[in-house]
Amino acid sequence: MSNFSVVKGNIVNMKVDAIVNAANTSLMGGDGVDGAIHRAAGAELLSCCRRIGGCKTGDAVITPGFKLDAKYIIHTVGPVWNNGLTNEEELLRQCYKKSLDLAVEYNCRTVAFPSISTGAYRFPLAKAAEIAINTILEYLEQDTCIEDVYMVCFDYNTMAAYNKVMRALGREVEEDY
Ligand code: AR6
Repeated sequence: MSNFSVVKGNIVNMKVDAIVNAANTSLMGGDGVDGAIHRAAGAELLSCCRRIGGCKTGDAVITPGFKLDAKYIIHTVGPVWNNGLTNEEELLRQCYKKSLDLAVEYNCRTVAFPSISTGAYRFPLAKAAEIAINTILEYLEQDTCIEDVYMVCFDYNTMAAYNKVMRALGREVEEDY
């Protein structure tokens, strides 16, 4: 049995086996959660990402966590919202699935996600929250090493959108926003 919860916070402070980064195809860092993770993990992360060489949209790669408490960082590249014209919904689903596949491959028991694509990439928040939660919950129906998955919301709007989906599914929310 595995648990899923929506929490408020900064993903770099999560004490989990793996945190997920909302990266870009270059893997060379950026703003938002990507910038925060690179700053907290230290310069070795950039060298490691440079060696990997890049990642396709909808795919994921894994690196050590370096200075983070997390043992691993799973870097996934969400789709840039394009009015739903370029398969963005399926690509977002793939981000969550591929990230969880890597977490299982590396024997992670605890994993934390940020809200992929809903910042700089402008994916509509309500739709992204529905895709994220449904994809994660569906994945967790399988019996894997994963015990706890956290969706870490950085701001009130994001937390409220994810809580709304949780309530619609009849699931309890941790913090009431
Ligand atoms: N912890 C958790 N969530 C965070 C944090 C944090 N420390 N910081 C921001 N967020 P974004 P995207 C939230 O823009 O839309 C980068 O430049 C943020 O509030 O980080 O996938 C990359 O290099 C929002 O809810 O990612 C790419 O070029 C969510 O994380 C591009 O942005 C995602 O916002 C990726 O854009």
